[in-house]
Amino acid sequence: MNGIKQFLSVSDEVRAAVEAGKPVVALESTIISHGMPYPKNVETALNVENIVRENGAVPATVCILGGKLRVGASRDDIEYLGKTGLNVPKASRRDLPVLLSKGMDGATTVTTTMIGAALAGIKVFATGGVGGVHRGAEVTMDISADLEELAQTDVMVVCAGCKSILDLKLTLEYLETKGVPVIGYGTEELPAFYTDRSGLKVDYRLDTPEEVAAAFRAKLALGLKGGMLVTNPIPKQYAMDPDEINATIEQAVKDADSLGIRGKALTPYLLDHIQKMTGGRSLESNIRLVYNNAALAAKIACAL
Ligand code: PSU
Ligand code: MN
Repeated sequence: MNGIKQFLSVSDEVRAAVEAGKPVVALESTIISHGMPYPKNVETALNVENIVRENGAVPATVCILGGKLRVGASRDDIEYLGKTGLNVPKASRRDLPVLLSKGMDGATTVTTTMIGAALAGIKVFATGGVGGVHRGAEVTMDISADLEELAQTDVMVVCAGCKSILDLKLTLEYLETKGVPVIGYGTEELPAFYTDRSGLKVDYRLDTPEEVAAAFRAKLALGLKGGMLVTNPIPKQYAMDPDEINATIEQAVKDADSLGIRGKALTPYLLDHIQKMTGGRSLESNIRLVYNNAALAAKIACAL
């Protein structure tokens, strides 16, 4: 039977960097196709790649194109993913077999970006926010596959914490059960994406890229499978007012519920709805925190 080559395509630049032991940072594509409007999404994705480079690492945007998991998307690929937007299927773990065998495209979530990164030998991945345990999950059982992936795939994910579209407390409990370390970068408090405050504590505060790299090396050395979640607070000047954003999120969650939006459609609906309700201000915060995470991830990749 055919091996993985049939379904995996790593760009020459990324392959050469991994082989030479150079720092590489993986980047996701759901944030491009489903997380932001065109053309801001393309502009942001290209800026993120530049920020990774400026901080000494090689960017590797992951996506699915023509039935291949692509690690190291080109400018044209990114333009295509951004322009096609919601018409690119959101691809989580369970979507891979059919999308790949049918030669389709897909926007990779945190889950599938981790899978692509691991297959290509990349250890560090930067994004905005990760999926988690949704509010009301005790009834809906809506728990993002991102948490299971963090439990089993050896890739560090640098994010700005979780949006409070999720139940942050339950998300932390789930990560604890699954043995995933949750690190606060320069903070004891779990950042909540648009704000640097959630009122919840992270497991450990680490203050330098070297400390984060050392913790991840220890995990790898012990053969403890799974990733590590590095939560990096949004810079203060770009943070939103917690009362305002939390009220908006409450309303968005209610609207989703009354419209019966469920499953893989829920997260993209909430993100889009919040952006519209805040008149694009949340989009600006979102972009800034992604830049901040890309820079940190590149520094950690260099330290590794
Ligand atoms: N949360 C965000 N922004 C995002 C996502 C989540 O603040 O763009 C995307 C990521 O790709 C994440 C996915 O992996 O949504 C989670 O989707 P779900 O909740 O359906 O598992
Ligand atoms: Mn879900």
